[in-house]
Amino acid sequence: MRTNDACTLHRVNTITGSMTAKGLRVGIVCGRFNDLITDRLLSGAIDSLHRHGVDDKNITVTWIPGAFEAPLVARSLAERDDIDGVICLGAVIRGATSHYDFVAGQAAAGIQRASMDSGKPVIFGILTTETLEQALDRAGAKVGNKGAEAAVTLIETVSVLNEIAG
Ligand code: INI
Repeated sequence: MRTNDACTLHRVNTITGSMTAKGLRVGIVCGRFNDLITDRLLSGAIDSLHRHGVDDKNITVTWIPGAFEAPLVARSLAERDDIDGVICLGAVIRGATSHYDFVAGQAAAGIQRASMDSGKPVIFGILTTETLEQALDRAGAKVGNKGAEAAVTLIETVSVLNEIAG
């Protein structure tokens, strides 16, 4: 559990959440576009969920065409009573056109909105990179696996919200 010197010194109330995820019910939305990358993000996310105690039976993976479709599908999943939070996985890699900016921008804004509208965490695990190499680096190579990071982010956020709700 992380705290800091100021919290300890002043004995303020702190909410830090926990990283135990037994019983957590997770929806994953994964884009098929650039599936060389998204397959790896998905493996990282599922592995990370397992390591934190999430059962396979509580993980629902939904494949979608691309990152642009993520917000609506994530929101539908998040609104289900048997889902505690959603992870969106995708890879938007800059090409020769301006398509990148529209897809990446709308995916980010829409995912935030899906979270606010549903009242549940919807995690932005969508890579937005200039090159394929940068995406690979973040999908299990030099810079870790952003799918695994997204899973940990979901676990912590659900826990913090549960603690706030009491
Ligand atoms: N979708 C992605 O997930 N990544 C991309 O890099 C990408 N590019 O570059 O075009 C992409 N486009 C498809 C988009 O997400 C939608 O599926 C499509 O526009 C239909 O709505």
